[in-house]
Amino acid sequence: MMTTHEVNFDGLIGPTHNYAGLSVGNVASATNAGLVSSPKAAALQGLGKMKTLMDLGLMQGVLPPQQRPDFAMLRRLGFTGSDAELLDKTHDADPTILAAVWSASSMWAANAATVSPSADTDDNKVHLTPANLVSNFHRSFEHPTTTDALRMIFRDPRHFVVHDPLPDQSRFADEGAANHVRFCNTHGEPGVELFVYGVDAHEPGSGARKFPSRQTRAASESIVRSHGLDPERVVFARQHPDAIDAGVFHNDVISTGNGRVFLYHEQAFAASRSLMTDLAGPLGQELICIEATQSDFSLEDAVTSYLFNSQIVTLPDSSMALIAPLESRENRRVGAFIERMIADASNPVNAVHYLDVRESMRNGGGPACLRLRVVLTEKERRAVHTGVLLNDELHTLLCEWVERTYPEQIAPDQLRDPSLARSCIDALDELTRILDLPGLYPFQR
Ligand code: SUG
Repeated sequence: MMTTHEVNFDGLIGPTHNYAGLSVGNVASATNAGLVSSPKAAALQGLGKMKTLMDLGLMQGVLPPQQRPDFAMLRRLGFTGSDAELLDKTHDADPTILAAVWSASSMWAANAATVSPSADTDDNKVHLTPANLVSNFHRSFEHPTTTDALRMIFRDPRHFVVHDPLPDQSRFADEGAANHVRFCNTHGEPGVELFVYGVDAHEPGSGARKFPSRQTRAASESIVRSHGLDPERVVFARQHPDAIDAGVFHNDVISTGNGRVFLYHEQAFAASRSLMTDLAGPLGQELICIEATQSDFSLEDAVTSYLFNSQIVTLPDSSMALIAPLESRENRRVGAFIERMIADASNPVNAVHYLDVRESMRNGGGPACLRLRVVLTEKERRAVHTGVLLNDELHTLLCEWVERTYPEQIAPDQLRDPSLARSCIDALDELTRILDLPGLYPFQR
């Protein structure tokens, strides 16, 4: 059992990282629209986070960014001409389309796919379903490259199944692992998979009020079927609509879990109490609940501090640590809650590491958004494409590549600059050699 580990695959922050205010219902994205971004600093923060986890003794992988700007999407939308003309014409027609094709949003790898470990599936393979991300235009064309990348990384059919994404339609709107939590005694034993949704077509009162809800129950039900999960070990829960309206656009902004530990805010779910019983039943062991109440801190504090977007990780000595964004310490009430949690011997989380991922945070992406968790047995891990598994050498190569090829800054008016576009795409060409993923990008074929 001890040979099964969680490997976190972080989205490498791409060279076009910018602040365009593209995500309705994501408070940070809306608030910071129009700011000047620092792609180089952003990518180095992301790589620093990966290195921190690796140095804690955890296995860490890297997912490549996408080809941006996506000129092919502009042509598909009817724009014509040279690269420079495409950028100008799109800007004049609708600057929000231009911003969308530049977005580095694939960095938030928690939205790349939903993953079920082999201990949970009926064919004992690891199942991955890339998310269609239909709720936002700028994210809706990530899935073709995500699917290609996952099929190159998890290539061995004896161990892995990478499904097609669900149909590109709002009924099956799927945002991937950001709304999925797996509980277990140890990673290698069958777990209980929790699927959290905002909308259920059959449930009155669910769905959009002030802000859109992105995950549908129908999408998660399809994934449960195609991953071959045991229905007795699957639980569905609806997000509290007040949480969505406070800016909780994904469940991983208001709850997280690891092993038997469940950290959540009392306003995360529509029916919290019954959920805890539903989870504990199939787990067969006590669920260790760490509940933040309104009197600890509000939904607004949860959204600005991103405490629940921390990663709870199991360290090699079996203790647990919280990998939290700096912003959660800076909020007095949330910081005090973390201190109490770490000091409390009734839960196994006994250390906290605060990380600086501010560039990503300003777009609403904390530590947990940046990573896709994949639980792998020793055998499965040996079947993963080794080019994307982080070690000191790869970390150094990637930092050097970022330093040399990334822009220092991107201001909104630079999205019309064809030479910036060219240099970003050239950087990706080189990346496929570093990660040994030849031909990943459409421009390379
Ligand atoms: O989908 N932000 C992302 C943040 C995703 C965070 N992921 C998780 N919680 N798992 C989103 O809203 C903003 C891009 C911009 O506005 O430029 C953005 O796409």
